[in-house]
This record gives sequence, C-alpha cells and structure tokens, in this order.
Amino acid sequence: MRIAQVTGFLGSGKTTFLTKLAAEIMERGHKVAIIVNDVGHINVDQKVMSSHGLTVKEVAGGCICCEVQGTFTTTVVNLHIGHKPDVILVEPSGVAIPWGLKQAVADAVKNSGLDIVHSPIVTFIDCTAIEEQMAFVGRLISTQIREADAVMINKIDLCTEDEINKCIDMIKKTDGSANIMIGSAVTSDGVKEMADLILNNTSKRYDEAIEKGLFKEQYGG
Ligand SMILES: Nc1nc2c(ncn2[C@@H]2O[C@H](COP(=O)(O)OP(=O)(O)OP(=O)(O)O)[C@@H](O)[C@H]2O)c(=O)[nH]1
Ligand SMILES: [Mg+2]
Repeated sequence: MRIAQVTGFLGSGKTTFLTKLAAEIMERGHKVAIIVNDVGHINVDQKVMSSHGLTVKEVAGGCICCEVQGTFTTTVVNLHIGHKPDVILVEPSGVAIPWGLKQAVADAVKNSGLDIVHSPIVTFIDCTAIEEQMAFVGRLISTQIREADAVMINKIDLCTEDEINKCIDMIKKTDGSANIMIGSAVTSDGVKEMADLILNNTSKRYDEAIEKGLFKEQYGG
C-alpha cells in the first residue's frame, strides 16, 4: 500500500487535482482511497469522488498533521481492512507542513504493522496567487516547497508563460533542487505525470535527520 501526501496553501487546487489524479490512477488498475480533512468541502468531494467509485474517509476535526495522529492511524487501518486500497491519497489542511503528516504516517506504519510505502510528497502552488501569498505567508510556503519531493505549479490555464516562469524562478530560489512540474486541475495537464511520479517513486525526503534540521531552520525549535 502506498500513501501519497499533497500539501499546498489554501485554495491551491489540491482537492480538485486529487479527484482527477485518483481517476487516472484507477484507470491504471489500482484501488484508490482519499483522506481529506476539509469538512467544508467534503460533500462536494464525496459527490465527485463517488462517481469514480472512490471511498472518502473523513478525518475528524482540524489538521491531521498535528491534532489527530491516532485517528490517522485508525483511519489507515480501517481503510486497509475495509477496502484494501493500493494507494491512499492524503490532503491535510492547507496550512499544514509535510513533516507533521510524515510523522503520522511513520506512526501508522509502526503501530499497524502494515507495509506502507511513502510516495513522493507533492506541494501545490497556485500560479495565480503565489506572489501575493509569498508576501504574507512566505515562510509557510517556503517550508512546504522545501519539504516536498516535487512541486506542482497548478492553475496554469489561468496564467501567461511569463507568470509561470516567474513562479518557477521563485521555487528555484527557495529550493535549488526542487523537482518542478506544471499543470492544471481544470485541463488535466500534469495529471498523468503526477500519477507516474506517485506510483513509481518513493519519498526521498523521508529522513528524520533532514526533516528535523529543516524544521529547526524554519521554526527554530
Ligand atoms: N482555473 C482553475 N481553477 C482551479 C484549478 N484547480 C483548482 N481550481 C479552483 O480553485 C478553487 C480551489 O480549489 P480546491 O481544489 O478546493 O483547492 P484546495 O487546495 O483543495 O483548497 P483547500 O482545501 O481549501 O485548501 C476551486 O474553485 C477550484 O475549482 C485549476 O487548475 N485551474
Ligand atoms: Mg481541499
């Protein structure tokens, strides 16, 4: 079983993209489950996702990264018992950093004894809003970029080539070794590429020492 985590600031297009991604992965013959914690959007999501035969598990209350780690393990185990998905896609809150969920996944592996592979972590960037967002939540977004295995510049259907290039430059400045992808949840650009990435690779950033270093650097703790 694979667990793939996406991050990205509020409204960057995670849920919309994940539904397309799930459909693509299922078309390739894999069983997919999605864990979201956005109760506000869950009804819409459920409608969309069930049309693809998906199971949506709601993680109760707040951010799964920090508040409900125990529940996250239970959710993963229940999903495994009930549905035996090959791939679980996880969307934590838009203000979560990848490190928290990585710990929760590690916890799930340890406590459940399940054989879980960490797929690459993808951080979503809203190409239309990144400049403004960097001005007021730059630190959070920088951390999300630097802890990810890949960065998806989303909503390119709304952007000029110039804007996309600016966004690429900003990401490179934040993380010189970032694996940058571009796409759109509306036109499905980048969906196949992300499915390839998630199905065929593992998270290279899952290294506690590196993560703790990054965390300390960002938050001083
Ligand atoms: N034009 C365009 N709109 C998009 C794209 N992706 C998402 N949207 C729209 O952007 C808005 C936010 O999308 P969501 O998928 O809810 O974003 P999210 O990251 O899950 O948001 P939160 O869970 O609230 O953090 C919605 O109105 C989507 O329809 C895209 O690629 N192009
Ligand atoms: Mg969402």
